[in-house]
Amino acid sequence: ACGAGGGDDAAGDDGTITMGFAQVGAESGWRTANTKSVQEAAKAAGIDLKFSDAQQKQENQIKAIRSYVQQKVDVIAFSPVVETGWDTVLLEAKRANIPVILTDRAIDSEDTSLYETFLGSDFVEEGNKAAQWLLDNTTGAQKVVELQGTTGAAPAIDRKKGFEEVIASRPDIEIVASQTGDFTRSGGKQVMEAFLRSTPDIDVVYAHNDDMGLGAIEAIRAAGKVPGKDITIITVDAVKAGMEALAAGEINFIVECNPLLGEQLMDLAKKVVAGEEVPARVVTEEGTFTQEQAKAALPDRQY
Ligand code: GYE
Repeated sequence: ACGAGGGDDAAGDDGTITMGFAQVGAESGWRTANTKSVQEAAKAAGIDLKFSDAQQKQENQIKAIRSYVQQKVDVIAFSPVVETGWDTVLLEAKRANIPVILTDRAIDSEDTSLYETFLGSDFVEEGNKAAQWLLDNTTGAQKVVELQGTTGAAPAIDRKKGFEEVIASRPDIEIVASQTGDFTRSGGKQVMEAFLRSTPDIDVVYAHNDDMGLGAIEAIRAAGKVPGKDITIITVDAVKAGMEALAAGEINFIVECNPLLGEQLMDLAKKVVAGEEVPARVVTEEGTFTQEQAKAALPDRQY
């Protein structure tokens, strides 16, 4: 075999491509939709998919990638749970001539030869959009509490950064508390309960995903306040349950993050295995939703 793809063992004897996919977990509605998209797209593309769920633990993902290397799959795709600590295992894949595609989340490594391409959203941009809506729709001082995604994960780091960049132009908007809720509904609920006890007069919740925002809604209601009215809620993702809460007036604004990456991933995989050039970065197109736009979009929503 030669290099990443293109060798005579680059696909099975019958031409079938085998992909090892190391998923983050099943922490959110976004993740469930993403997994379904990957599995369905593999089937439609005739790609033999080996799938693993790391339960949000990097060590499990590393184990899965190692086992794909041992099994000599044709291509490895994965969504790195955190940004750092991948060089060793990706070097093992490289030495075995197995190309790697990053999907959904990026890694932080100097060595860009460790992967062929990165397919996913611009999370800084998502943070920018969340903050821009707050700037455009509020006047006067705003106390914001932030529910961060998984510590060390690209979407948590970048959604925080993007939000902070834009609110910097409004000194009366202040993040008064910020903690991780690990992208889960129960995490969002617990952290919000603590915020409600420790922080008086919260004006705004900025949650890095819908699930944590939905957990926060439960905590706000239990504290006798009205979500979406007494406290403004901004989230990211736009999964079904989030869009329903938005249409019902409990969330105020959602920045979309598209989980339906399966088809593009399979196309990239075929090209990479065939030794064709692929762009180093493929960015997902996405929008935003107000309450009115959520009502209009919901009937046709796939996930
Ligand atoms: O926003 C969140 C999920 O990596 C973009 O992970 C993904 C994020 C998504 O758990 O809901």
